[in-house]
Parts: sequence; C-alpha cells; structure tokens
Amino acid sequence: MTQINGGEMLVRVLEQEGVKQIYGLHGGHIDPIFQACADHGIAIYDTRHEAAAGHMAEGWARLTGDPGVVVITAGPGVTNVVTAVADAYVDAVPMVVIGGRHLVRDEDKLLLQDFDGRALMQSITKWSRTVTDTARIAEYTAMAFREAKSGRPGPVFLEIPFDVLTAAIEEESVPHSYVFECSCPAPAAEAVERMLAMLAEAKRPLIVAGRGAWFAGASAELREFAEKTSTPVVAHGPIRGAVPEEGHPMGAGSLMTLVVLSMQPENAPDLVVLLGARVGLFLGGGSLLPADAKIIQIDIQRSEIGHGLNVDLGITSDCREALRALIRAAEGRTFPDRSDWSAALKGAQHAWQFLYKDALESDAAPMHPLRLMQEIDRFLGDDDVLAIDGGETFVWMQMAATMNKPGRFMSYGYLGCLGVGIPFGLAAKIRYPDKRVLVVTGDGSVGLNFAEFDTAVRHKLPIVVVINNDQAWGMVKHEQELRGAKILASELGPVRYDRAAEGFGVYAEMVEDPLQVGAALERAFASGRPACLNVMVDPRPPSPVTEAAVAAGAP
Ligand SMILES: Cc1ncc(C[n+]2csc(CCOP(=O)(O)OP(=O)(O)O)c2C)c(N)n1
Repeated sequence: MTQINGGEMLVRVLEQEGVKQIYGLHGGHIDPIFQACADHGIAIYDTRHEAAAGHMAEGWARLTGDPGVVVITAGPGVTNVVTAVADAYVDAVPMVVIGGRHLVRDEDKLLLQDFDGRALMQSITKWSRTVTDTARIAEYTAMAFREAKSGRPGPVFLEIPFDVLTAAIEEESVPHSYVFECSCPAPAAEAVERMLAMLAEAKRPLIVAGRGAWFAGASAELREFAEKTSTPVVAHGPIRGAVPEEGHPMGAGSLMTLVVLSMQPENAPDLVVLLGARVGLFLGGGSLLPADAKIIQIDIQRSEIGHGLNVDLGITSDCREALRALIRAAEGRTFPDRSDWSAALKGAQHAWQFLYKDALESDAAPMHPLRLMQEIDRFLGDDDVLAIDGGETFVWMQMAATMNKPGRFMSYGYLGCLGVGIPFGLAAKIRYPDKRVLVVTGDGSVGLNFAEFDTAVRHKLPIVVVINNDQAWGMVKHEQELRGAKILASELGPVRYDRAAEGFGVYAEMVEDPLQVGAALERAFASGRPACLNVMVDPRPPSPVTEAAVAAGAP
C-alpha cells in the first residue's frame, strides 16, 4: 500500500470538490498542502497579506456561489484572515478556511505560532473543527464543504496541526465522490397563491433582490417573473443586471433608487417583495421602505423572515424555487399594466443626473467624484466586471453604475469592510479571464491591500484599478465636517499612488482632466498589464448618503 501524508489526503478532497485554485500565504505549517496542490494541478494564488487571500476567496465565492478556499498558516496567518472571514460570515458567503496549527505534542508550550485559531474563528464561522487524526482529514474536509454550502451558506474553519498534516498513513480512499443535490426548500402552494393575489392588487409593487437571489442562481427566473407580472426590480450585489437596468422597463437600478423614492411620497411602493434581501445597512435599516407598504419576504433562512421589519407574508424558500413556482402559477393570469409606475421608477433611478447636473457637465479640474464615476460608467460595457471599494467612492459609483448583466457587480456587504477592492478584482479576473475587470476604490481603502498590485503582476492578472483620490478618508472626513467636529485622523494628502504602483511593475497614470478619463482607461486596458489610474477629484462634496447618515445621527 502507498503511504500518503495529510496534505495529500486533503488535496484529493479539494480535487473531488472541483476546486481549481486556492488562495493563501505560505508558512511551514501548511507546506504539505501547498506541495500537494502543485502535484494535483491546483493553482495557488499567493498574496502579500492573508487578508487579501481571504478577500480573494470570498470574492470568488461571491461571484460563483462555490466556496472559496483559503489556506493560511498557524498563528498570525489565521489572525490576519479574520476580517475576510467575518466579511463572508456577515454576508452568508461560502468559504472554506484551512488553517495550520502548532503540533499536538507542542500544545501550550509557547513554541512557534502556538495559538488556538479555532477558538478565535468560532464566532465568525458556521462550523469549525480541529483534526487530530490524520486518517480523518478527508472526512473532515468533505464535511467542511458540505457545511459551507448547505442551507444558508457561510464560512467554515478547518484547522490541522502540523504533526497531523505531515504524518504518513496508508493510502485510504477519500470519501466517495457524490453529487451535491440541492434539496432546496420550495414554497407552499398557498403562499404562492397569496403572493400572486397581493401582487395583482398592488398598484406600485417593487421587488428588492439581494444576495440570496444571486446565490440561488435565480437571475433568469427573476427577469421572467418581473416581466410576467409587470413588477419592477431594484437589486443589490451581483444580482444587479439580472433585469437590465438600461432599456428594460422593469430594471429600476440599485438601492440608490430607493433613496430617491424615500424623498418622493407620491412614488412610494405599496408592496415590496424582499427576495433574498435582508433588512440592514443597504435598506437604511428598513427606513428606505415605506412604513405602510405591504411586505413579502422570501428567504431560505426561516429566522430571517421578519428580522428587522414586520412582514405581511413570509415565505421560507430557496429564491429560485420560489420564483419557479410563482412563474408556473402565474401562467395564463393577467397583471395590471404598470407602465406609469415603471416610468416613475426610471425617473427615480436617473434623478441623480439632474440633481448633480452642474457637476456632471463641468469640465473643470479637479472633477466632481460623480463626474469620474459617470465617465467610468460610459466606458464600461455590459460584459465588464466592476468591483467597488471605499466610502464616498462606493456611493458615487453605485449611483452612476448601470448593470445590464448579472454577476458583474461586486462590493463589500454589511461589514462595510474597506480593502476588498483589489482582491475582489483579482478574484473576478481569475473567474473571468477574458473579461475586463475594473476596480474603483477610495485612496484610503486602496492602501489596505496596496501590495496586492504585486500579486496582480506575479500572477498576470491584468485588472485596472481606478483610485478616486480625494486625499482623505473622505467619508469620515465629511462626517466630521458636517457634524462640526475636529478634522483629525482623516486626511491623507496628495499621494502619488501611480508612482508607488509603478514600483510593482504595473501600468500607471495620474489623471486630473475629466476629459482624459476615458482615454486613460483605454490606455490602461490596452497595456495588457495590471494598471493603476490615480484620479484627482474634488475632495469637498459629501455624498448624499453621508449627509443623510449625519442627519440621522448615524456614524
Ligand atoms: C476596514 C475599515 N476601516 C475603517 C472603516 C471606517 N470607514 C468607513 S468609510 C471610511 C473612509 C473611506 O475612505 P476612502 O477609502 O478614501 O474612500 P472615500 O470615502 O474617500 O471615497 C472609513 C475609514 C471601515 N469601514 N472599514
């Protein structure tokens, strides 16, 4: 019989799970896993900081729905990946985190990287285990994938002590290959009937589609249902574009449309369908939904129904299964013509262009940040992928972005986690090697994972990073200004990020003229290399979200 070590055993399960790449940063404690990955042709995307490896893994999962796999070393490797795992946990993103651990026999001896990673990870993972028997590594690895993917997905943590990983044992068969059949919960027939009846009565119904709809793979069904029932859609996250936001009467843009609607009582929706969308930050804690609107909530997680908001009809179901049942039941029925309503929504979707008309039409430098975002939106095609990072930067880009295909829009979620931009962009480029990937980030946020320009160069991942350079941690600086507080710890100055990025070997330019943004983007993509455009913008204007947050007394 052949002898294999724990690393080999683990990687055989990765292979069986269809894993083509892992993300990580090396350390002796995990070398057997890296060695076995190389033997099995699994790519290792090694980063300059474990946080970035974690964000790449969650970025991959956010786009594909498949667990992203990150492998980090014992002790500081585990502690450095915590933010990314928390980001995935808060947003229910599947991720398999594999950590090294000190030797079992060295427990509590203060030797190299002696640290209880599992204790740390327990509050930010769905499931966690420490493997103490080499013969069970395969069983536990397969279990980790099942846990990450089942029910409401999320990150899991598997920790393997170095002596358990390196021990040689007789070759054992890894768990038998299986097909992970989705036995997804579907809606009850009565619930489907009730929902269709409520929809038929509504004058201004609106679907709010969130990450749950994306992970359920419900893009096509969402569009079909919206068309069949004349129900407009606003969307958040990668499901944006499932109903094209341009040229389709039911595509009503992002949640920024809700911000405008909340200022137009005459256009308040009378029925809101929360489709895999939770009530939190992006719905203003529920305040963006009219108090007297009827609420229907569809979510795979029963406990999520009514969380933060009273609902009139709750449906515990996988979003795609629910939409399929609704589409079947809606067959042959007619729904009211709602063209006035969808026109009103289109108006709200584009209201920003009128509210900021002067800034958008001015060619003066420094340009207004929304002007930069408009230039970016004009440049981007339907197939291009957009990853956003930053505070004000996120708001301005979210206002300007038009998504016409699903799976092209990425950003952080409820954790409000800055620093994800470059790692998400890199993950997107791995997922879509033939598509253009653009990262738009604040100058503060880009600093958190700036060294990942090196990862982009080493791994030949030609993403283009646009830095919205307002020379500050803009959102917090504007908050200080609006509150009349002292301006402190929020200023950064005119840093030449383009020159710093050049040091890593990327194509770089500084851009000051708004009329040059499009041409600079062309040159950056044409370079065929990773690229950095350091765009100087007017640091003064606060975004409407910052103004609203300060007015509401929120941080
Ligand atoms: C990791 C992390 N640290 C700090 C914050 C708090 N925070 C929220 S917005 C913001 C400013 C972001 O500045 P920048 O990236 O330059 O974007 P801008 O607001 O200027 O567009 C900060 C520091 C956070 N959300 N996440």
